[in-house]
Amino acid sequence: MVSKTIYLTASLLAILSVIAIGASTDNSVFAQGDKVQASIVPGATTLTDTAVDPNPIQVKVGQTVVWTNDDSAFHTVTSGKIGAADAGQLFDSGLAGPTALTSKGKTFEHTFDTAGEIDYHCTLHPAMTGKIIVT
Ligand SMILES: [Cu+2]
Repeated sequence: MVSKTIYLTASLLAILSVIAIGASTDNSVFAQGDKVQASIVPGATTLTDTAVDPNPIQVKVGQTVVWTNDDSAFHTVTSGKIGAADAGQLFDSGLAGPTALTSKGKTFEHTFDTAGEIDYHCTLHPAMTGKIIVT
């Protein structure tokens, strides 16, 4: 009878520890998955401040914006105003390489660590502009 009680107690503790580990894992995944989605909309080539939905993009410090190219054309997501000295310094999906938004379905992401308002644009279609508001 005593050994049965010990066995049951040990089993219960084992089950509880599995539940506790599972819960803590879920929490960390939730924190890391703190992403805000934005879409480069179909037909963006001919659009201006509606080329990316939403605009502006509102995030909290530490959050990541994921831009998805939902258009058929090649676009960039490039920080700063067109032609500014600091254009592309904070982030730039670029014209080549793994982050380039060359075709439909490609994504680019950037994590914002400082509060502020950041302008960005598309280097291939300079009329396409947007803003990120980080609070
Ligand atoms: Cu573009």
